[in-house]
Amino acid sequence: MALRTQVVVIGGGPSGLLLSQLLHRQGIESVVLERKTRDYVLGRIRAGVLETGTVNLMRQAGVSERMDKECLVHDGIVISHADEQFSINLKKLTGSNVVVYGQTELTRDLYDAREAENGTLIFNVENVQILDADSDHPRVSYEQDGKSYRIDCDFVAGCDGFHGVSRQTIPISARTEYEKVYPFGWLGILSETPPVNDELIYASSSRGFALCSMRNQNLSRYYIQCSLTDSPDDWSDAAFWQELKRRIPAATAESLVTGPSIEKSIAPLRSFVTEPMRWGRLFLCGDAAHIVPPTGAKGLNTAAGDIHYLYNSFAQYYATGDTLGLDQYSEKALARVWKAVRFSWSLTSMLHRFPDQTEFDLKIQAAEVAFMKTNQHSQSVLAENYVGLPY
Ligand code: RFL
Ligand code: PHB
Repeated sequence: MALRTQVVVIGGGPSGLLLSQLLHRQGIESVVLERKTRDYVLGRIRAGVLETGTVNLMRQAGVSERMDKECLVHDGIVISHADEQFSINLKKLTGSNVVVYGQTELTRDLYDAREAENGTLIFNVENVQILDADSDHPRVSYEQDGKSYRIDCDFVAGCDGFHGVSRQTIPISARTEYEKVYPFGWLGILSETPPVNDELIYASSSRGFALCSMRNQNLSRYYIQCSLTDSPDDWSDAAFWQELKRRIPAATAESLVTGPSIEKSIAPLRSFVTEPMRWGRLFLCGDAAHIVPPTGAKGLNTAAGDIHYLYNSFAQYYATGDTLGLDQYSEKALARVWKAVRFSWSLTSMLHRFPDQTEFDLKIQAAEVAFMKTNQHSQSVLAENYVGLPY
């Protein structure tokens, strides 16, 4: 059976849904193809911090009502090193801030909006193939419940994450990949306990990195740097809490409220970029094109940056026939992506323990944090990147 639409969006994660919703508001038709179910996508606990640019895109997409009501505005973050800590006042240094609103909630709002507006979302698709993307008549084929389908379209948006098919569709000779794999992961837990602090704490310690984050006043998210060979089952809740307490300042550890974990998972850390982000009529967005380590909270926000550029380019094309935005998409998106890659690499390097670190390396790391503690310029660099660079 053959369908026709203007844009086929591969992947129903935050990138794909946001693009589809923004296009809908401009009267541009799309079909979203998702490999899993809605509940599966909503079960993945991931990002928690949104830049103002991401918040504004949600507003433009007409899906900000619950977010505006429930999000927590954060005007600063805390950096700690061993027992010392200092705040970075994002608001004072940049005039801007970030908000805490979980990726799960943002994705749920987007699903609800697409469904309320009768958007075409197709779940449980298998064997998605992008055909003739380098011609004027691209097509996407897929299977569902053993039946084969085909969609003819003007463009394909590859929003299918790091393990998707979109990037792999671009011939290897037409792309260049840049990658750095870090020798550790993050073990994260979610617990129905009040957050230990009203600002996020990024903690460096001799035992490794830890992060105290949150979702709301009674839902905390904590991470500790762990070995790549660890599995979540190796870590009882008690062992997790004990290790976390050893990595954050003693006074904070004392006031930490612990409880049973309701989710526990490990994410390996990597930086990855593929260039270019366009091949013919196929455009890559979000994790399909780039990955950053979670230090600095740039993954979802960088994906939203891509969607900003691509959505505006499609809007320009469908309103006027002008392809300039589409032609410049890859270059513009990559310029912002690389700055986020640099920032998250730099914050990761400053705060984690690396297995091959020498005593000299440790002294340099400590000096970098000490410099930041008293130097406003250094704090401003962090703050400007953290709240999000302009589009
Ligand atoms: P996603 O979320 O991976 O969604 C891709 C979707 O595509 C589907 N898919 C396919 N569909 C059809 N056909 C195929 N062949 C397909 N292959 C895959 C998948 O099922 C999926 O539903 O990518 P997207 O939309 O680009 O969104 C990216 C974000 O999810 C990601 O960047 C962030 O979660 C990263 N991240 C963070 N980002 C932030 O901005 N702030 C944070 O605080 C933050 N914290 C995090 C994070 C990521 C983490 N992990 C687990 C990697 C914390 C963690 C622990
Ligand atoms: C989170 O709350 O999941 C989170 C917050 C900040 C980060 C990474 C993850 O840098």
